[in-house]
Amino acid sequence: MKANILVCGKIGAGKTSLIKAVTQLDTVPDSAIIVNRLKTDGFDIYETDIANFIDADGMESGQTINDYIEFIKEKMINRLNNASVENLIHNVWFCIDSSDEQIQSSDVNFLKVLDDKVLVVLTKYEKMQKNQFDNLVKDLEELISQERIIVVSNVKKTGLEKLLDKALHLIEQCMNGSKEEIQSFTNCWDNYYSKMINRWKEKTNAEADECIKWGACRAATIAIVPLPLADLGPLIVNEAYMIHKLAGIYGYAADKSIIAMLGGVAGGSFAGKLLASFLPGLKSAIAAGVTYGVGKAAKAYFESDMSLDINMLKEKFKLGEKESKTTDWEKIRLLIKNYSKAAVELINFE
Ligand SMILES: Nc1nc2c(ncn2[C@@H]2O[C@H](COP(=O)(O)OP(=O)(O)O)[C@@H](O)[C@H]2O)c(=O)[nH]1
Ligand SMILES: [Mg+2]
Repeated sequence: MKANILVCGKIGAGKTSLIKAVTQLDTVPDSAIIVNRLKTDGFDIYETDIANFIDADGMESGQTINDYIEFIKEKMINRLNNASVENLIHNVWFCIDSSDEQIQSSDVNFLKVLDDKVLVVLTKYEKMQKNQFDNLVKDLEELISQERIIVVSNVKKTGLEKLLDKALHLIEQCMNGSKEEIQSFTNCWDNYYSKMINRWKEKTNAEADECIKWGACRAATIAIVPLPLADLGPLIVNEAYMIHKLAGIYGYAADKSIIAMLGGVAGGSFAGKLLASFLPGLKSAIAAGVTYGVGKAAKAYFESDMSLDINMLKEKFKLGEKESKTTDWEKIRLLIKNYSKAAVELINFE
C-alpha cells in the first residue's frame, strides 16, 4: 500500500521544495526516488517507497486562480473519495507562504473545495514577520481548525516531523485495508522516515536553542535601557516573540493563550527581580535569565506536544534560569552595543 498525497497551492508557495524536503530528493541518490512526469495531467509525481507526492504545479502563467482550482478539481478532487486504492488521494497539503499577509479569496475558495483531508502548510516560516503571520493565522482559523495548520520551513527543515505525523494519522484513517495491512503500511512509513526524523529533530533542537539565546540577548539589551521600573512592556513583548518563534520551530502556530500561559511560568519574575536590582549589569543578567528560563520551558512544552503541565513547566523554567547563570550576558550585551546586532548570532555563547 502507498499513500497518495496531493500538494497544491499558488506558484512560489513552496510546494516543490516541501516535497523535496520530505523525500530528501536533494540528498539521496536518484535511484531512491522515481519522478514520473505525467505530462498529460500537468503534474509531477514524486514516487517513494511509501507515498506518491503529487506536485500540483499546474498553474501556468496567464492562468487565473479560478482556472487553477478548476484544473485541480477536474483532475484530482474526484480522487478524494475514490473507490480504487491506487487512485484515492489520502491527504492534501495546501501550501501558503507564511509571509503572505492575508488569506485571499482564492485560498478560501480552494479550501472550500477540498474536504477534511486537507492540512494547511504555512511555509517559509523562518522569513515571516510576526504581525503578518498573526493576521494570516487569525483568518485561517475561521476556515479550518487549528490542528490542521502546520508551520514549516523547507530550508531549516523544521515542522516537517509534525506535518508527517498529522499526515500519517489522516492517511491511516482513510486507507482501505485490513488492520494488518494498515499496520504494515505504518511500519514501512516509520521505517522510511526514522532517519530523516532523527536528523530533523537535531536541527529543530539546535534551531530552538539558538532562538532562546537570541531572545535572552535581546532581553539583556532591553533591560539596560533606563525605563521606568513599572514598564516591563518591551521585555514581555520580546518574550512573547521568542515563544511565538519557538512554537513555529516545532510546527505550531501559537495563539495568545498559549503565549500567555508560557510567559506566566516566570510568575512575575521580571517585576520582582528587576525591582530589586539597581546595577545595570545585573539587570541585563536578570532579564536575560528570566527570558532564557521561559524559553527553555516553552521549548520543553512544544517538544512534549504541548502536554507538560504547569508544575513541570515551572521546573523547566527554574532549571533554565539557573543554567543561564553560566553565561556572561553583560559581556554579550556590550558586544551587541559595540559591534553590530547581527554579530550576536555568530557568537558561540557557551
Ligand atoms: N526561505 C524559504 N524559502 C523557501 C521555502 N520553501 C520554498 N522556498 C523558496 O521559495 C521559492 C518557491 O519555491 P518552490 O518550491 O519552487 O514553490 P512552488 O512553486 O510552490 O513549487 C523558491 O525560491 C524556494 O527556494 C522555505 O521554507 N523557506
Ligand atoms: Mg514547483
